[in-house]
Amino acid sequence: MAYQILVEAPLPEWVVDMMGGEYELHIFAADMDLQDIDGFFIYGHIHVDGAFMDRMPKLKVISNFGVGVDHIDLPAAQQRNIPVGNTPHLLDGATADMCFTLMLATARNLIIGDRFARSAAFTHYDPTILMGYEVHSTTLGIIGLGRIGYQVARRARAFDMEVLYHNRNTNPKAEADLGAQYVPLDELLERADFVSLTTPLTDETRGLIGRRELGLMKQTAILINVARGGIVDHDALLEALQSGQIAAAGLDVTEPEPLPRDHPLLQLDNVVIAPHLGSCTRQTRQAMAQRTIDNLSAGLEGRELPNRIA
Ligand code: 8YV
Repeated sequence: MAYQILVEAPLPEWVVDMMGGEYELHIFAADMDLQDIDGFFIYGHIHVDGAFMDRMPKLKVISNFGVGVDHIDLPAAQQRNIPVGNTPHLLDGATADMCFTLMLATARNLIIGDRFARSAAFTHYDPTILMGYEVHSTTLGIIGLGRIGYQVARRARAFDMEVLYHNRNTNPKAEADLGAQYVPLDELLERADFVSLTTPLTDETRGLIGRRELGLMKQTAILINVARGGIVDHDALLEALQSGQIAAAGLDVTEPEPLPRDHPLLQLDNVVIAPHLGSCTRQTRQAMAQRTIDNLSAGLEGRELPNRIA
């Protein structure tokens, strides 16, 4: 009998094709019977706790399409001997590219410039409209210098940027290869022209960037978040952007996601916002889908997962 796989939402046809017709897919509904589920393919960020796992007594593996697993209770999975797979490494370059996309778009007024260039208001060329901030030759502060942060730092070198970082542990490789300098968090916030977040969301990092931290940043500084919305206190961010405490924000992620349609952050011109596109390129999505399927099939067959996070 084919393995019974739970998916939280319909998968795109190309992902289903990659599975090779080996699995019977069940799309999650709150009241469905999950007794016969063998594997869970997590496609978005559905919250999975121990009680959810207990509804699936035959569950052999949880395979997450993505690297961040803050939506999965890992200790609960460990207690139940359910391996959890994710997709590290594959998306580092794409996510770092998105970090730079947001840096450039916010600093150089790309989105309001685009809107203006299409509008009836653009009647003559004016050399001093929408003057932006330099990106090259400025200081970048990376909070969370892991795999993605390293790729951000590499790109920053090509932009002649000074790279500061703050992390739980120092990153000697980034220091040696890229000249990144470890500094305390407050010093990073005070010195950086761009503060970029590439840290996982954990109990330690939830709300890490709040009123006090935004208050330490320069009034010309720009905050970029390609990590998780929960790292930033959105009320404090709104205040900082409205009062001019910081210059702008580039957000690929928010909490909640999406923000309510009437959220005031969506009204601000000094915010560039994307619908969580960090790793969303054709090549990276393809690689992520393959790794998620490989983790799934390994777990189902009792083999070691190619990428096991718990
Ligand atoms: C994905 C991500 O878009 O990997 C992650 O942690 O947030 C993104 O790469 C997401 O996981 C897919 O739902």
